[in-house]
Amino acid sequence: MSRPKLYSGTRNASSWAMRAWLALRAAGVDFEEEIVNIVRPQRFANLKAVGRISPPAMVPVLVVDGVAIYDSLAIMEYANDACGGRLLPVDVTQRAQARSLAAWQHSGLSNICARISFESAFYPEKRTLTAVETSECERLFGVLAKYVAESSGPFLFGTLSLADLILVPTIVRLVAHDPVVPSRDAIEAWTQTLLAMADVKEWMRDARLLPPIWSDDYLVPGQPVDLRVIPDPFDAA
Ligand SMILES: N[C@@H](CCC(=O)N[C@@H](CS)C(=O)NCC(=O)O)C(=O)O
Repeated sequence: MSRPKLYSGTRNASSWAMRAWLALRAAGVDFEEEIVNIVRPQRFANLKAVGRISPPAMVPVLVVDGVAIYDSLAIMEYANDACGGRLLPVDVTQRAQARSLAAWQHSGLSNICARISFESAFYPEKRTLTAVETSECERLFGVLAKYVAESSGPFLFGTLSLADLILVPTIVRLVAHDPVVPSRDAIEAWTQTLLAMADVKEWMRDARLLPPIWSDDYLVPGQPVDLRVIPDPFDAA
């Protein structure tokens, strides 16, 4: 059996690849990696090439014994299977809850802060969140706070699960904008635990070395541009 190969994406752009990569690392899967450059204009030719091994022509893709697993959540589930299921809670109801959270994230997280892309987490200056973004952020943090309180931490369901891992890029991009919301304190210990994970730090270290990728969607039409430098939790890492 050859080592599985992960086709991942540019470190400061591919939040979906990050999720799959984190789950494979957490599961202890020994895999090789090819980082596909998904920055324009190379993106188009590179993803076309990915299309030769994967129907959606997107990253991430994990090739195991010649078979392509071509979706981040499917790769995360594969990682969980590969380590005997320890990346989901043992309890059936909790497992379903963890899967609900993972599915919510995977299906777009109700567009919470849609303009706050993963790329934006690496901008040297960030804009202030809008009132709607702030309230959407609180809605998410409030949900997460409940899980943390019920499990007593350190992770959403006690031990590390796919639910924590799939949320890492979202937490990175939101926290990078320093949201001032009531539930932030309640998830602070969980947030710091996530950000202190060696694999998260490794991905983020590489991502921060790359030139930021500007998205025109970042600025909100009609809202004055107010950019500010926010202390980066990875500065000290
Ligand atoms: N549902 C897919 C989404 C993957 C995805 O959108 N990947 C981006 C890079 S992070 C991509 O390859 N996009 C190419 C495109 O949109 O054509 C998954 O979870 O793996």
